[in-house]
Formats: sequence, C-alpha cells, structure tokens
Amino acid sequence: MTASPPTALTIAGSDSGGGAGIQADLKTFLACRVHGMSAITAVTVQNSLGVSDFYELPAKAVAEQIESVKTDIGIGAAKTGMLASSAIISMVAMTVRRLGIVPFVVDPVAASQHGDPLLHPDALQTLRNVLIPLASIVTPNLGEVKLLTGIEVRDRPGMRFAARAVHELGAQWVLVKGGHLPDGDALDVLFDGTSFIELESPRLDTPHTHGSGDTLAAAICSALARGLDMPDAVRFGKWFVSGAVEHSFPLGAGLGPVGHFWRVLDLP
Ligand code: PXL
Repeated sequence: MTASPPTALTIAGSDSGGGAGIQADLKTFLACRVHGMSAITAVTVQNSLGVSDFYELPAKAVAEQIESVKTDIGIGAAKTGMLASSAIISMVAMTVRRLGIVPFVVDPVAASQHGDPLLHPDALQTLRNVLIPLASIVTPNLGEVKLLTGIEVRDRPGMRFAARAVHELGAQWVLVKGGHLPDGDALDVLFDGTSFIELESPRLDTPHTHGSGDTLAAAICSALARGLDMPDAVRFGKWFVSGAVEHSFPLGAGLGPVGHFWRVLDLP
C-alpha cells in the first residue's frame, strides 16, 4: 500500500478527441501526481477539426457527481472548464458554496480554439454574478476578458487594467493570460487586488496548442491541492504547460493537442 495522494476534481466537459476538457485535466492531474476526479457537465462531439455538437447533462447530475466525491473521498482542490449553460453554472456555484469547496479554480471557458461556442451566450451573466465571486482564482485569456468586461486588451498596460476589472467581479486572484497579444513574449498578469506579478515565458510557435488553457488551470489546481500558495501554484502551472506546449504534436488534419506525457514516464 502507498500513502494516498492529494485529490483534485475537474468540473468540465468531455472532449472526444482527448486533447482538452476532462481528458486534458485528468492527464494533467496524473502528471502532477494528484488523484484526479471528474464531474462531467457536457459531452462534446469533437476531433482535431473542431466541435460539431455537444450534449449537456442535467444540472442535477453535475451537482450529484460533485457531492458524491466530496462526501466520501474529499476534494483537495477543484477547477471548472466548460460549463455549457446558465443552469449548470448556477448549480455548480450553489454546490461549491454549500459544500465549502476550496481552493476553487475557475477557467471561464467560452469557446474552443476553433471558435466553436462551448457556453450559451446567456450564461455569461451567471458566470460573472454567481461563479466568479466564489473563485480562489479565475484564469481568463484575452478573448474571455473581452466577454467578461468588454475590455479589449492590446498591450501590457492594458493587461493590468483588465486584471483590475476582472478582479472587481469578486475572485480572490486573477490570472490574465496574454498569450494572444500581438507583440513579443507571452505575458501573463497575476493580481490579488493589491499587487501585480508579471509572468513571462517565451512564445512558442506552434498551431498545436489544443487544451493548453485547460492544462494550465488543471496544473494550478494540482499545485493548490498539494498545498502551494497561489503565486507558486501559478508559477508551477506555467512551467508545466510550457513543457506540454513544447511537446505538443500534430493529430488528425487540424489542431493537435499539447503533450501531457512530457513529465510522465521515461520509456526506452
Ligand atoms: O480548451 C477549452 C475546452 C474546454 N473543454 C472542452 C473543450 C475545449 C476546447 O475545445 O472541447 C470540452
């Protein structure tokens, strides 16, 4: 027998192509040495060319999955990904609050890398009003910043301005991911309402980054489950996802996934 590892829960959608969503989260949890658990919100019909359809689960089924693992196994940290609808977001918020689930990472997923919608437009208001205020950290990219605040970020000062605006929605910490800025290195800004931490990493030139946002949020969630404080958890997450993007690979005719196994097993 071995000592039990820390535990982490993903509340997210399934990606049949295996590169993003629940599948990316569970692979990340494994690589980060936490026991991964899942509450599935929706099932996407998806390959490397995009999402052709998705099927939502009833909100009650999502709440029951969360409650089942919380009351028996316990949850060291949780994260959200695709939540699909306003009804699911409300139910997740109510359940996370009622069961006192912390740390809680909210990745405000709205669309796939191809631009396919993964969230009903009428759900944005619920995301802003009831879920983000519960977040230990919320991790928007620049497209999600625009959807949440209306702010279009074009440069570095704009990143700080946007982080402040997202923080006002009530999350404890905000990580604005500047990966889509036109200039220079990839810059992310971490903000707790008082001070800014700028995190830079070299921009990696590959189209195969499917699942990178999910992988970052899941790696941060793993680090929080292991007891790291937020700045160190985010530094760890960035390190893990940078390695995964460096090891991304083509798959199918479209966009390939990041490589989660870069830190798993060395095989001959
Ligand atoms: O990467 C965002 C994302 C999250 N969850 C699911 C997805 C995607 C992107 O395609 O399919 C299920």
